[in-house]
Amino acid sequence: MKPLLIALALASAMLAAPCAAQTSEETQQRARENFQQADKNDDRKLNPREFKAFINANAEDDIGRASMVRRFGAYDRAFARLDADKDGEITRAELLAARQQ
Ligand SMILES: [Ca+2]
Ligand SMILES: [Ca+2]
Repeated sequence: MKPLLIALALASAMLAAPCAAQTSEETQQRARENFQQADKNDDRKLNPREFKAFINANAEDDIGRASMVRRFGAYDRAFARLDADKDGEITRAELLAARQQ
């Protein structure tokens, strides 16, 4: 992990903070692919185990705050924050809604 990215991640402080540096088309495309790969049962939702795989894949690609979530092992906290309707699954809509906050 690059020192600059660590600094950026820490500067954004909270998981819900917007990350303006990571909104390119390419980044969104990779995040979409990571989502599909992490969604093992193809129900277009991520359960906690799938979500962890999704975060790890995003961290490898330096997408959003995934590196910070992985670094701190904050999967549960990130999941709870993103799961807006608390049904134990995260949809793409919930991910997008969180990004726009
Ligand atoms: Ca799934
Ligand atoms: Ca949900």
